[in-house]
Parts: sequence; C-alpha cells; structure tokens
Amino acid sequence: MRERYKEDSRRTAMNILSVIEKLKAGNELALVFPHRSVDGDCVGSSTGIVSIIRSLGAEAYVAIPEALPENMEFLGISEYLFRPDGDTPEAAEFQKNKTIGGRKVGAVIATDISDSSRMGISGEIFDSVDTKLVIDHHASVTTRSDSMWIDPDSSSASEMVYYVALQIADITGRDVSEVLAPNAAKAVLAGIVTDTGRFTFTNTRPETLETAGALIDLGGNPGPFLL
Ligand SMILES: [Mn+2]
Repeated sequence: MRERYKEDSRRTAMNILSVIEKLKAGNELALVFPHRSVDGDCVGSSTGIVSIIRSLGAEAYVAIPEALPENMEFLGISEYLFRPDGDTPEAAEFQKNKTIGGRKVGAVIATDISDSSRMGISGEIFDSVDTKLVIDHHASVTTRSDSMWIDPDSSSASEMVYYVALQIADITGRDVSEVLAPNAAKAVLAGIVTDTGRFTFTNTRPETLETAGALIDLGGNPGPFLL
C-alpha cells in the first residue's frame, strides 16, 4: 500500500471496527449502500465491506436498490445482497418494521455514492441512522458523516476498500484472505476493472495494478468482466 493511503485507510478501518463492536453489542446489523443504476464499482466496494464485517462476526448486507445486472451474476455474491424493495418475506419485514430477521439497522455505510437520493428507497434509511460511514472517490460528495474517506485520486471505491481490508487484517492479526472472501475479492476486482476501463484510463496507477494482482491471489478473476 502506498504511503498516501495509509493514514486514511487506517482511520476508516478503526471506525469500521468500532461499528462492528456496536453491532455485536446491540445485536444489530449494518446496511451498505451502492447507488442506483448499479455498476461494478459500487457493487464491488459494498460487497467488500460486507465481507469484512461478516468476517469479524457481525451481520451486514448490501442494500441493493435493483436486481443485480446479468453481467455481474458470475460474481456469485447473492449471499451478500438484500433488496429492500424486493418481493420477499424479508423485504416485507423490512418495509414494515425496518428490521431484517428481527435485527435493527445499527449502522449505514455508503460506498461509491455521493448522495442518498441515488440509493432508491433505501436513501431514507440511510438518512435516518446516526452511525454513518462514507467511502468514495468522487470529489462531489454531499452526504455527511462523522467517518468519511474521500479520495478523488483513487481509481475506484473498490481499490480503497481493499486498503481498508488490509488495515483491518493488520489490526486484528488476521490474514487478508480471512477478511475478504474469494467471491468478495472477485467483486472488488470487478469494481477496479470497471472504473479503470479495464486498466486503460489514467486513474490506473502502479498501486492499482498491485492491488489487482493481490485480488487475483485472493480469488479474483480478471476474465469475464463486462464494462
Ligand atoms: Mn466508482
């Protein structure tokens, strides 16, 4: 990891760890919000965060505002996704009580998204929960939270999430493979591939390629991504 990421990714990792402690203490869960018109980066970064939180024993879901596009089905990440507006008993419970499996939403995290109005019906939930984290590479962030990491120089929110995973592994004495599951690593890599135009845009930096290599080691697959 390059020097310029270290301080922010460490701080974000510490904030996520304290969110996890809060969730466990209150038997609550976290929702992670991608934006509407989902793309590889918002899906990859939000899936990565959910994998991190679950690896440390708390519950979390990606609150996906629409069906996962067909060209991302190969990621095999349905276990991480929850559709608040879906036609399922879980969605009905959520719409009625704002709970999932009886658990309240204790924290909300937005990745690759600058505005809660782009979250679909979940935006209201995002706005209503006090414990908020934001990880984004868009300079035009309008969402406000106590924990924000905004880096317009980063290729993607997914690349930033990988650095957070490295820091969480370091702080908790785990290997990063215990923090990012293979299918989550695949999704994070898909996010980087998407936002760099398959490594052709000028946001592709040396550390972006190092990160992509590390994600392949973790189970990522650079093959079948569609832009
Ligand atoms: Mn992005």
